[in-house]
Amino acid sequence: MTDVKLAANEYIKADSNLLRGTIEEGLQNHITGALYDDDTQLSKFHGFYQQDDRDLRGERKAQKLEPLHSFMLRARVPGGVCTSQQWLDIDKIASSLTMNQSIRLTTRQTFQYHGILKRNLKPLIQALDLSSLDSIAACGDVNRNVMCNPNPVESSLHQETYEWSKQLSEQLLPRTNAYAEIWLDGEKVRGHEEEPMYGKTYLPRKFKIAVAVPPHNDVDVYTNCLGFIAISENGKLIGFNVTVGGGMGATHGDKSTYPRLADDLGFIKLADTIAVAREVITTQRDWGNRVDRKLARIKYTVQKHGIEKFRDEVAKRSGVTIEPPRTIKFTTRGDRFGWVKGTDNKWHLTLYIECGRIKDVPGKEVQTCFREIAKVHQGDFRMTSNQNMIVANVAEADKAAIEGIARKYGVLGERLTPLREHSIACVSLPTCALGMAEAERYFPEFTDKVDSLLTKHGISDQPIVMRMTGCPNGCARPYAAEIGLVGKGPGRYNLYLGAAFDGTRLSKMVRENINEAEIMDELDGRFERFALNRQTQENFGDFLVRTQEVKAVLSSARDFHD
Ligand code: SRM
Ligand code: SF4
Repeated sequence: MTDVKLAANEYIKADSNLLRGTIEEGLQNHITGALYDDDTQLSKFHGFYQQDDRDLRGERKAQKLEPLHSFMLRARVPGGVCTSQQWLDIDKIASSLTMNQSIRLTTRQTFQYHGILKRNLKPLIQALDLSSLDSIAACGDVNRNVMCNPNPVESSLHQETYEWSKQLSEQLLPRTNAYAEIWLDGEKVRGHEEEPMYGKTYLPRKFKIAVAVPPHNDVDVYTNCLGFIAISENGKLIGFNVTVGGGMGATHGDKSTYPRLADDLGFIKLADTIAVAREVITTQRDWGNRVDRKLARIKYTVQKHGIEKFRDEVAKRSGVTIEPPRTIKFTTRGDRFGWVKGTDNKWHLTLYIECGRIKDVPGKEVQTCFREIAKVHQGDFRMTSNQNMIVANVAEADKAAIEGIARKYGVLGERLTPLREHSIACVSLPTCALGMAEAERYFPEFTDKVDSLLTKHGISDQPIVMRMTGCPNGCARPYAAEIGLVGKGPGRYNLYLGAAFDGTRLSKMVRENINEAEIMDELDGRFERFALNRQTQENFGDFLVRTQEVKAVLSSARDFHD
């Protein structure tokens, strides 16, 4: 360690004995539902966060009780693919070991449980393990769940890119045995293991990878730390365009923080994929900011050094020749709902899940629906980065039965508007400690109101990417949405507009700290002008930039705040 005072987490990691800390001791302490403070940072590397139900905070305090501590656990599911048996297990775990009993699909193609009591953490992780699932590195300062385009249309290309996302996920895992020791009663090997790529202080901050298959940019590849864009010839994958330095998180009022879209590193051949990924990571490990965690993401490292210098370093470390990027074009960002026949003649059914929440409510029994489908489904399930679910690889003969179940439980049948199909919201209240305004619980009703405005102007057939988050951290990637709402305080949001439909341009803040009526007012006038003056096939974000209602934000820090 240097003489410079580093961020507090750096010392916690360094002293943690490769991520063990005192987690085991904390689990044995039955006086509190919480872990020891430092361990709440280390627990993230094991896939879980300590939380409490914010709706109950006041009541508990009045009763002089400690907050009702519980844990949110996020699984690692590369590319979001799981089998029917795994889904049945995931569902059973939710019912038996969590207080919420629901399952939450995330914006990074995996699932979370909320409301796990401390005593249930170990049984839960063991149950996941029995189902060949884990939560290693789902959070923490390491590479997290690797996203991969789940689109079933180009089935063979999907299979190949999915295999790469799995490999990336596996190869970039931490090597410590801490997870196996603490949760799976694995052999104690303290002091006899190494962390060859990460080192004992791991990365300065979280790290995210996505694999995209043009023309689909559903994984929002440019918002990721590291992106792989599939390049194919005659339907065969030959390599990737690599992108580096994307990220969303920002802090209200702090101009040193900003969302950023990734730069092109260049084209690489397939065989070089893992080497380049590793050396992008080691460069960030060595060059990233370990003093100020707010500035520790790779987007700031790339902004500081420039993509040319970063590229040279990765090429030098990996020995790989990085060629100029190949030409690609993205045209879609949302999921393709309903049945689609893949090139392998298998059928795939994409179902809309409101804000990714899998639970039963009257008239819409989403949890029961997927349980019943999993009982008969021979193929797999694919979680999407838009928080939806694909029932994938269905044989012609099984189609009717699966569709029948989806209809019976109210998950299929409702007409979705194009706006809703392209909308996502983060979790926020009551579980997220950082939420400043509602998101998931308010977003459905908010979307109805925006839809009514679109109908009023006769443009309800227009797909618009709209996203809401409860705070500026950007978990639903709002700065890459044509309409972005970012929580500022209870019932108040910053309004961002003007991002590109295909995810290649960021949005810009047009009003700060406004309530619903003010948001609707801002949108009303713009929808009217869009309806009257849009060009053929012009998207809403592009229209606002072309007519100079909003300044274009191509990528960098400066455009965003100017
Ligand atoms: Fe996120 C923190 C939920 C995707 C940027 N995010 C959190 C925490 C863990 C709050 C906390 O630190 O205490 C939230 C837990 C809420 C809860 O109760 O479940 C949380 N993030 C989520 C999820 C579940 C949102 C969702 O509705 O699906 C997503 C889980 C993804 C996954 O499966 O891994 C989720 N988070 C994202 C994304 C989108 C993405 O990765 O594509 C981003 C923006 C991209 C990026 O990383 O730049 C994102 N989350 C953040 C940040 C800001 C990081 C930064 O650079 O400043 C935080 C706060 C932090 O890390 O300090 C955060
Ligand atoms: Fe929580 Fe903010 Fe992320 Fe929403 S964007 S889940 S409020 S951290």
